Amino acid sequence: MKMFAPLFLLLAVLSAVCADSATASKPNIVLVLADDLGYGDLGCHGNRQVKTPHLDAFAHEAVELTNFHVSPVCSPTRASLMTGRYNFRTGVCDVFGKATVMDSSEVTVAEALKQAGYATGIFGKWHLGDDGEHAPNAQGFDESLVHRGPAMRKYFDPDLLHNGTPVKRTGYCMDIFTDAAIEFVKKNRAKPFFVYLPANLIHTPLQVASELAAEFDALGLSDNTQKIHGMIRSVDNNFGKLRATLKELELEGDTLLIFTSDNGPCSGSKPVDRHMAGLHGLKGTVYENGIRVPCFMRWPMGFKSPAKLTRLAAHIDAMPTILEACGLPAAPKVDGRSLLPLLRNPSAQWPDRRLFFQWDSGQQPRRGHAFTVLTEKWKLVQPCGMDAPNQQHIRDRYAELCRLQGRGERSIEGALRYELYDIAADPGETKDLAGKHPDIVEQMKTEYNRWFTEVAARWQTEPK
Ligand SMILES: [Ca+2]
Repeated sequence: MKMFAPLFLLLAVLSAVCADSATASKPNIVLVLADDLGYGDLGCHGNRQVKTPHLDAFAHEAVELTNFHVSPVCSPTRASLMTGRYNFRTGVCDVFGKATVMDSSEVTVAEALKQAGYATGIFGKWHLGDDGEHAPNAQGFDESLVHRGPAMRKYFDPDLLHNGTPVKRTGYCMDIFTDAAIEFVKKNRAKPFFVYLPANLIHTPLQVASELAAEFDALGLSDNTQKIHGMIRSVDNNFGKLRATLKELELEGDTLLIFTSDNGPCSGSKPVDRHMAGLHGLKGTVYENGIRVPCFMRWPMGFKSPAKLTRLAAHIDAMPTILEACGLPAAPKVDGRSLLPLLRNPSAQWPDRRLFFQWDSGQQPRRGHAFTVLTEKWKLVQPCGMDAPNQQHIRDRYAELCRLQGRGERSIEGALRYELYDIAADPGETKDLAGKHPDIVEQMKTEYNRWFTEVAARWQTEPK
């Protein structure tokens, strides 16, 4: 038996070397981000009206993150996805104008990957500054095909920017962006690549090929919802096409493929006859349907799937997760955590955390307005802002939300107090427990104030 010892030793060494090289491997990263796609917009989340076979199949093969949160609107989520940081730190606090322009000094995940030898491409909606040092090509992307600003007017034959140069492309936006991503994958198949495909669907305007919307003719839906379903169909078809390419090129095994959305469903789909999966709120609110979104991750060579990951996670975790998967050092000053230990073992030790989300529509954030503090068990909500009754647009938005969600005519004054939910037991946010647990409310308010002071430090003139 002794004579085999050196062989065993050699095998042990070889296996250690293989493990090391696996750790140091550079998986491809493909991050697909839908726009305004709600948690309930997928067949796998109980929606019986939509047709999402490709996403449903992926959900069933991937690790599903069932407790994944983002900001209530587009640019803030995108800033956090790209940097691992709370959006206020990056200069981004809204969806229009200067408030969407991310500091050029921010280190994006694309910059980190490019520096590590990755080919990097973005195809779709950047929404973090269109020009100069803020444009995607200056923020780590070798290749970019994007539209300007918050939204396109024309989804067919759109005007786009290709590496900063205005171009006109023929066809439907979702097909154009996906085809460009596929072309990029094919061109860079021999080296590690990062594809960021932030679709502009299913954001308004509701423009989609009539044959896609016609698939839902028999359901008796409103015209808008029917179009939304057609747009979801396009997202699903194109996701399927992209995934098929990865399979055909035998790249899927060593690709970390992520699908998620930037915020919940938009109230533009009036009347809202959409499946909400039992969640309350809409895009623009910090209720769950505004900020809890679908999220699936799969990397066959990196972690086992299918599985459910139920721990609290968020957009700020994407960059730390990606960097760890690529064997790269964590970026400094991030707010998120790598989810890789949980992806490898969903029951791994994972200390509870506090997450914060806020959006109150304006060119600078205001303390105490429209925010939430979230833990695994408790959720503190301040839905509007303490001076909301003086602002007509906030009154209107809140009234609309109550009406759309069938919660009656709650007065705006009723929203001035803080709400507290046992979110683990009551994900639909039906029972406000603030009156029962004033100590928890106070503690979470204190934590929020500490957070706001830190992340919004650049807006020092903010009213107290
Ligand atoms: Ca959005």
